[in-house]
Formats: sequence, C-alpha cells, structure tokens
Amino acid sequence: SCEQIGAASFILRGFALPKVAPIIARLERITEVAAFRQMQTAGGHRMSVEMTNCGEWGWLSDEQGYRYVQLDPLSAKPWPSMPALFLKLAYDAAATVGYAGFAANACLINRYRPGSKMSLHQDKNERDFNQPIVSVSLGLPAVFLFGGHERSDKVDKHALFHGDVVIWGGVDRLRYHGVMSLKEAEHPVLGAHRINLTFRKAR
Ligand code: MD3
Ligand code: FE
Repeated sequence: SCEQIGAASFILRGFALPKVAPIIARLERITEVAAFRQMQTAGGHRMSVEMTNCGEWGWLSDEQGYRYVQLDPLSAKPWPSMPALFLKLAYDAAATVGYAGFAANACLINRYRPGSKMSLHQDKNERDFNQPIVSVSLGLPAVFLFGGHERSDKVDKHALFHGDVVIWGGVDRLRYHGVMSLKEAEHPVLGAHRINLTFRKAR
C-alpha cells in the first residue's frame, strides 16, 4: 500500500519484506568491514545512533562537521560497495512513486537501540536537492517525526515498521525530520535493534 505523507513523500508499507533475509545477509558482510560506530558531532556530542555506510560515498560526522567521504576513517579504505540488491530496491521504490531513474551512490546505515533517537534536522549535505531520498526500516518500530521548513513548525508523527520504505522528494526534501526515542522491545528478526538504510545521491 502507498500512503502519501507530504506533497512529494510516500510510505510503501512492507515494500522491503520480500527481500529482508538477503538484505540482512548483505548487512552482516558490510559491517564486518565497516563496523557500526557512534559518531561525534562538531559540538562534541556523541550521537546515540550507531552508523556505518556502503556505496561510493559515506556520510560522516566528526569534530569538523557533517560531510560525505569516500574512505572510512576507521580503516582508511573505501566504504564497502553498495550491493546490487540495495541499489535495485531503492531504484524500484523511487520508481513506484514516480521518481524514475534513482541511482543512489550513498547508503547510510543507522542502528538504533531502545533509547536511541535522532533529533530534528535537515539533510543538506547532498549536492542536488532534486534527488529524492529513500529509506528502508528494519527491526523494531519507530516514530518518525516529519516537520516543516522551519525548526519550530509543527511535526506530524508516522509509525515506521519492519519492511516499510519511505521516499521523500521534491518540496519535502528539506523538511525537518527526526526519530523519537525507541521504546524498549524485542523484534523477532533483529532483537533489540532498529536498522534504517538511507539511500541518497550524495553528488
Ligand atoms: C525526511 N534518518 O539518516 S529516514 C538520516 O530513520 C535520517 O534513521 C532517519 O534522518 C532514520 O538523516 C529518517 C531518512 C530521511 C532522510 C532524509 C529526509 C528522512 C527525510 C529528508 C527530508 C525528509
Ligand atoms: Fe535525516
């Protein structure tokens, strides 16, 4: 099913479910090479979400700020390549809601545990804001916060579940968004984790 959550944004409930087992198998191989880590912010805080990347470009936060880099600073090697399965899933989801030809070259992998959250922010490190963003939710459910173009705008809340795929584009691309603190729970497949894959065209 397709739920419209903004003028140019959509939730495809369960879109990734048929591919969950191979997605998790690819994630295990990626995180053997590029382990999950809690990144620092420029302000000196440690993010509660653990992150890693695959694809040509990887999103990074450290004392110097937010940016995309081609080498994992922990290994000094390129991020693991984007599995064809990931590329196709993002392409197919985008095409389903009208974004033809989406070619992601960055996949940020976020791992949440109960208590992890992501504060309201905008995604502004990409070069072309006309490119959509596709995200895949796995494991524990979360409440996604979808605000407006100003931090103080009111936020809508959308529950995201295992297998859901969300596509943001067009006029919604620079809206503030975040994730509420995860509730304590166990998921039958991923235990006490939520994993979110965020596909972007970084540049
Ligand atoms: C909405 N991640 O990594 S999905 C992020 O669930 C991020 O882990 C959240 O926000 C998560 O930056 C939310 C991804 C997402 C990405 C970009 C957006 C949602 C967006 C841009 C505009 C609106
Ligand atoms: Fe974001």
